[in-house]
Parts: sequence; structure tokens; C-alpha cells
Amino acid sequence: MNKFFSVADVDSLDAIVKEALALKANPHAHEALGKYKTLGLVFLNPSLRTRLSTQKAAMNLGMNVMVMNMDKDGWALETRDGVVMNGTTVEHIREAAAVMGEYCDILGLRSFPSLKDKEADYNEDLFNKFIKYCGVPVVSLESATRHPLQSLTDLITISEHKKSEKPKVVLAWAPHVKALPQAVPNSFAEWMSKAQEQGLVDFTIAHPKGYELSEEFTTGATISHDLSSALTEADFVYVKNWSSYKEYGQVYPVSENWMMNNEKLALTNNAKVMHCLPVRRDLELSSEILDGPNSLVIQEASNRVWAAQVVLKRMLEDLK
Ligand code: AN0
Ligand code: CP
Repeated sequence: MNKFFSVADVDSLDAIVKEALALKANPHAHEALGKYKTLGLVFLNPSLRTRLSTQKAAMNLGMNVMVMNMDKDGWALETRDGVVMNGTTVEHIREAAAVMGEYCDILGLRSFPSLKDKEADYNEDLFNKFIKYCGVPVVSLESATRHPLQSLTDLITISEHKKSEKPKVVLAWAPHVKALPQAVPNSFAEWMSKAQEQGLVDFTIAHPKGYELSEEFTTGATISHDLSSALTEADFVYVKNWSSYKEYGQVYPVSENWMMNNEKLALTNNAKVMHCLPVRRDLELSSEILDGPNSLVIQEASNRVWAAQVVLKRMLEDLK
């Protein structure tokens, strides 16, 4: 593996989940694999889980890790080509990425969307330039349109906690006060659609009208605008806010109450409730659920280590 950007970079979902769970059972089994290899983690945006779990995964594999908070500690980055850099940007991504590629065997990049320029965001301009100019394998730590380490984690967590062969999984939109990216729900939908194709889950997406995701991510999913009916018989409810794709980056007022709480949980098959975190309590998801027996959010965050570790292991195995 020399790129981990989307579900297309993985052939068998079943095999990668099994490999991740084997690492969970035996975290240090491959600690010689990463000796003298360096992972560089580059953040253009904040992070708690991705930052720490990926470092932990790399350390379990014996790697050295360097972290660059580009947004705070780096030079202001120019990503456009053909511009005279006489404004506020100091360094071009062509040089910055190439230099980081000289210091590292594998790089990770977090780059949120602008939520202003839909075309640039959905073409993944920045991420693709980083891949092109750094010259080493790249792991997405969440790009403009996807968060594959999160989605792999979510699949691992569902596999561990499912009580039936083919659980019903519902991605449920939730309220928020800010415009958030579509990356987490796009990615979750992309991975769950593939899991559904492989007979592993039954997948539904529930959101208010106006919050449709780009169809490239939702093929095969059942889509509902009625949360209560979508929740019927759900085994897993994956709660997440996102801003509009159609009216790009906009937040529409929604009159019904879409916050997941115990009353809505009662409609489900005693569902486990998931969220990628960070979560705003009592806005997206009720405290009673977060503090109760149905929440999987901490187990889910814990599994981030094994998702990162299986990806880094596969990349290390393929390094020339
Ligand atoms: C980000 C998002 O929704 O993409 C990161 C989630 C992992 N969340 C926030 O900005 C709150
Ligand atoms: N879920 C997730 O990616 O969290 P961070 O933004 O804290 O890394």
C-alpha cells in the first residue's frame, strides 16, 4: 500500500478488519518492522485522536515519529500554481512537501475543506498536490472529502460489537452550530456502502432535506428524511453533523429535533451509538446516551490505534 485515501485503497474489508484485530490482540508483534523508519504527521487543522492514535500505532511498529503543526508552526503555505507570491503566503507546497518527503519514509496529512470552493475541495487539490510533491507514501488524516482512518475504525468497531450477521447501520445527521465538513459522513457512507455490497451490513442514511451527500458516496444506501422510521430496528446509530453539499457549506435551519436521545434510542433494536468525536454534548448527542450503556464512542476512539497500525504496517511492508 502506498496511499491510504479512500476505501478504494483496500481490496478486502474483511481481511483488513481481521488484520487490525490481530494487531489489537498483539500490538508489539511487528515492532522490528518500523525500525529506522520515520513517520511525519502534518496537520493543517486541529486534532486529538488522529494525532495521538497514529503516533501510538507508529510507536507500536517501532517507527520514529515527527509531528508538524503546519497551521501554527509552519510557514504560511501557498497551494495555487502560477501566482506571484507577493502576499501573505511564504512557502509553496511544491517545496514544503518535497522537503518533508526528504525527512520521512511515510507522511500523514490532515487538510480540511475550505467549504467555500466546492470544486477545489471535491477535486482534493491540496491533498493531490501534497502526494505529488512529497514523493513518499501518504496516509490521509482526514482530507477535504474523506476520513478513511475513521471509517476503517468504525468498520472494526461494528465488526467487534455486532450481534447479528448483517446488522442495520444508520448514519444519522445531527444538529450543530458550525458548518462542518462532509468528510466523515462521505467516508462512512463510502465504507458502509462497500460493506453492504459485501453482505456485511444493511445501511441507511437519515438527514433533513437539503443535507444530501454527494451521490458518489451513497450508492446503494437507503436514504430517509424521517429519523424515527430510519431508526426502527437499527443495531448501530452513527451520529454526525455535516453542512450542505448542494448549497455548499451552508447550514439550513431544521425545525424538527434531530438530536439523538433516549427517546429516539427506544425506537431502535437497543442500538449501539457511535460518533467519531469531538462531540458537542446535548447539541448533537444527549449526555444520557454518552454516559449510558449504549455509547461506543470511547471504544471507537480506542480502535483508532489499530486502524492506523494496520495501514502503517501495510505501507512499511511495501516500502522499497
Ligand atoms: C471535524 C469534522 O467534522 O470533519 C473533525 C471530525 C473528526 N469536526 C469538527 O470540526 C468539530
Ligand atoms: N475523530 C477524529 O478524527 O478526531 P480528531 O479530530 O481529534 O483527530
